[in-house]
Amino acid sequence: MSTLTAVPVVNEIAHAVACEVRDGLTANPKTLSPWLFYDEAGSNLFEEITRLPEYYLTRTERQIFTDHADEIVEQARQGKCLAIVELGAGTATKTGILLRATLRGQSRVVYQPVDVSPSALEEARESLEASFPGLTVRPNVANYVTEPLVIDRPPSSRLLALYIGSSIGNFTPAEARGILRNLREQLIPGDALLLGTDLAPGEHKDEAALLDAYDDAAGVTAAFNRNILARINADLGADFDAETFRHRAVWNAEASRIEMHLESTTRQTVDIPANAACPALSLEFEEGETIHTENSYKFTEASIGELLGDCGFTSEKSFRDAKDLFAVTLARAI
Ligand code: AVI
Repeated sequence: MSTLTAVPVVNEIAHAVACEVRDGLTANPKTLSPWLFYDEAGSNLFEEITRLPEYYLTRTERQIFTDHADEIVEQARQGKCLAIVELGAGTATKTGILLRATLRGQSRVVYQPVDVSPSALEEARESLEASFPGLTVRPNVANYVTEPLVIDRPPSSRLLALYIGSSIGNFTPAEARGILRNLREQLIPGDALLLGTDLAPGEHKDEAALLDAYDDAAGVTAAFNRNILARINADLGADFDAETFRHRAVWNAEASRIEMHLESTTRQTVDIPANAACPALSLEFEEGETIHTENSYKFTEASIGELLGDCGFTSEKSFRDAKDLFAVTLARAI
């Protein structure tokens, strides 16, 4: 499943990997973009992460949907028929809860999942259409991060756009605004957005629990992080020894984000053969030098409101779990 969708379309992936690696690993400090996590092995590891006891995000958001689906849908539809769009839908496993609630109030629903992965979308279409009579799935293979969005508006319906799973958190504030503005261009005033965001540590959430979610005892997140190096070896013929890189998860309070890094445990050289995007590279790592692989931004009520306000939305209602770990915000296009 492709959860983070800042990924280029399939036939451009090999070239994009080469460009990303060339730019990121010759920068100082070294970085790699998190979309590189999601090859097949990485996508499977992410699925495993979502089931870990420490990784509360997925099950908490699912519980919020289970507890509030009818209210969310009623609030979004304001008496009209809803059509649903989802950014970065992947296999759309949590979306079924909202689709079921929508179908309780109208006999037919059009659902347009947007994702770069045609196979994930096809899987979603088959399983959702089989489970929900009255549902029409119109897969939209696109990269909503880099391309203008094109959304179909069924006649006289109100659109409800879903951007859930804390996916927005993996983008910088500027990128996040670019994504929501791209979406807003396709909406009209009165349409709705449901945004899932993980919350910053504070009164109810302690920093240690947040860090554990990104550094689990079983080492699955560490394997997920290191897999980025295995992917570069597989795709570009590099000679990373992933075992010589330590997984690091750090809370950056000033930026309100968890950062994931890979720290070289030794002084070493990594070679990447020449490819269409780049001449051969010989990369030097100092002992302790890191590659910054991911940011996962954490929000407050205020920062969610600010983000939405900057992109042409107003926050209407925030749905939370009992422990205030995660927020699902229903916003209106203005
Ligand atoms: C996909 N994304 C919302 C996850 C997150 O929590 O930022 C990716 C992840 N990285 C480490 N664990 C999970």
